[in-house]
Amino acid sequence: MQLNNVVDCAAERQPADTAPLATAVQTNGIQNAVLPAAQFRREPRRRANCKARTAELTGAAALEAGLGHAIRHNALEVHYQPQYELESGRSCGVEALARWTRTTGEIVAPSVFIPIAEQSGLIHALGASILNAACLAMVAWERQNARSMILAVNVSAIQINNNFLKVLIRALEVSGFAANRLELEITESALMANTDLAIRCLTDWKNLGVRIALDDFGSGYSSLSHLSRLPVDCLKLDRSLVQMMTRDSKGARVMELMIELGRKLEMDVIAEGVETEQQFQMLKDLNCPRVQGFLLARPMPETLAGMTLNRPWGNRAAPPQPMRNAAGDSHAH
Ligand SMILES: [Ca+2]
Repeated sequence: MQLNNVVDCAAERQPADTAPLATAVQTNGIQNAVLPAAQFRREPRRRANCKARTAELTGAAALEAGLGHAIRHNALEVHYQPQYELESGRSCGVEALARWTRTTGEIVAPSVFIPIAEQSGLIHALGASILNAACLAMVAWERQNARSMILAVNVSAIQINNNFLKVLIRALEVSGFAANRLELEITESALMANTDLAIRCLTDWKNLGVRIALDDFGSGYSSLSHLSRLPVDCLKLDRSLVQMMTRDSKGARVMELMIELGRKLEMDVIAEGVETEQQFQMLKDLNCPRVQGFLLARPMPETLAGMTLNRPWGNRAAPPQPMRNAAGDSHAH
């Protein structure tokens, strides 16, 4: 796709008189592409724009090729961010997150490589690889700790199709991980894109026994009318709601309502992106069942996660203390 776009970029400048195309394009194997030399010289701004676009596209093509290579050679890592029960402080699960370090040593952010994986179709192989590895890791931890926990795995909108059922069945069979502790996180926008297909697929997945969490809930165009139709077990409240909660009393009331909404719909609730003691204490006061965030534990490699899961509150040294704001008012509601 990227190469086609590079060719399109060259075609936009197809002239009467021509010159060799930029080196960046030649490195993509387009040996005979040509540029409008005279026109190109007359239009420096356009030339700069097109050069930037070409470089960007070339970078994306290189990333796509590198990502495909990494997936084929099992070079992607899975990191795990622990989740905690607010009442007991015990770890109750992990979210599996894909991490990619290129052979050059460069770390590529998921916000960069996940969209590339989605656009290129690599997301299917990437998703299966993360799911398989995470299920195996969970089974190994459970053998060591004799504790059952939830494994949350992100599922992209592109993966919501009939084929993912086979991927799920295989991951569960190969690992022996219990289906009822696998929680598939799906964003509300992914579900709203094609609600009928989503309901069919989610129902098939749920028939295996897996749980469904609505990820980033509250960040987009939540459709409450759809919510009652969707076979969802858990609302994962978006970090923006957590941040808004401590800004003013209205933000706090919105959070209170979201937690209450989950309770009324008999869904589990987890708040993500908990980064401050104030946020933590407010969620505790609001009886939010589960939390996840940097305050408690960052995403970490498998071996470190295995040790962190045995500690109450992860990396948080002290037990929760009541917090008071500047005016001295308790945040309890
Ligand atoms: Ca997620």
